[in-house]
Amino acid sequence: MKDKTGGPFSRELFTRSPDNPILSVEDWPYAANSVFNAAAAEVNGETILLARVEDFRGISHLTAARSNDGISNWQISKEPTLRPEPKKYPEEIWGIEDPRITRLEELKSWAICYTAYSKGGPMVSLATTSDFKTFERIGPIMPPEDKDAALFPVKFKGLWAMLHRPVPKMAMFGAHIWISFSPNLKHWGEHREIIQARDGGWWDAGKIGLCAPPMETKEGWLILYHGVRVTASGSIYRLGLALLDLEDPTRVIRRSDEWVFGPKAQYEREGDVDDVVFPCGWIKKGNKIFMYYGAADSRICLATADFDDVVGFILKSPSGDYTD
Ligand code: BMA
Repeated sequence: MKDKTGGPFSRELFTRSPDNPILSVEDWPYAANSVFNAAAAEVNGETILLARVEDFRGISHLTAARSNDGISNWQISKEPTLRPEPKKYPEEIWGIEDPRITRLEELKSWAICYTAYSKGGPMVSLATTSDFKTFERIGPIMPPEDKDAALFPVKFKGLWAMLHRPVPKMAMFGAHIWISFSPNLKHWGEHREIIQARDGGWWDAGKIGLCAPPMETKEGWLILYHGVRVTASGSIYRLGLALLDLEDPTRVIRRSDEWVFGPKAQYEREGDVDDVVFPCGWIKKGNKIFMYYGAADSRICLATADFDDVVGFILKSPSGDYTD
């Protein structure tokens, strides 16, 4: 490893922005502990990030930042954009975290899945917005413990679909990515586990979770997920890719063996939680993918990749039926 400043590291598909970190608490218009794990959307040519902001109580809310090029000159809201409202929504008592945004063209609306940190543990909540200023809460849609959720932008056989990551009580069997379906965005069923954490020495053994929302490609739904490797000095959060069938997203058709991005730069290796890269949003701009990720639970960073390289990489990866 030659470069400790965030430059190119061999074999990674994504290239770190030289402007990293693109947003941190020093840029914020009000005092906060940290900004990280931002959702991303492109709205009328403008990039909107909905950042997770942790205050000095340890409780998170979401605040919008807007930029024309998605890299610089961020206009950050002077006040929180979506605050926890525990009086009305008790499941938000310990904050709202890690949003993922999906455009629902059919409803002319944006859906935001986020983690509501309830007294019973993290659960998946859903809100919609058309302007990123006012939000309509659909409310909690999965009981604890569940997080890392995002909707698909279209329906399958008349049903909305969502990926999420419940943690079973018998967690010795691992925490895996599930899919669920709903006729109305509020009531969810047909739950099925689709991508399993691997075992033993694998980088994604034991615990995985969805990162950015599924991205549509001609070849299938591109899935970006994190794998958590537990080591003697803490966990390492790294990223892998998978591909789901376009018509039937319960079918995993490809899955990368190797991680495609992991903490290497100093700003990813050191922070409130060391060795974490955690993207909650990615945007396709022309032939580039802009991946926005939280680095070490302390700042927001950007890495880009060539769309065709990413699709080419996943198509060359093994079929979804791996053997441990
Ligand atoms: C996960 C989530 C993320 C966080 C990561 C590393 O469980 O809570 O918000 O970035 O842990 O701390």
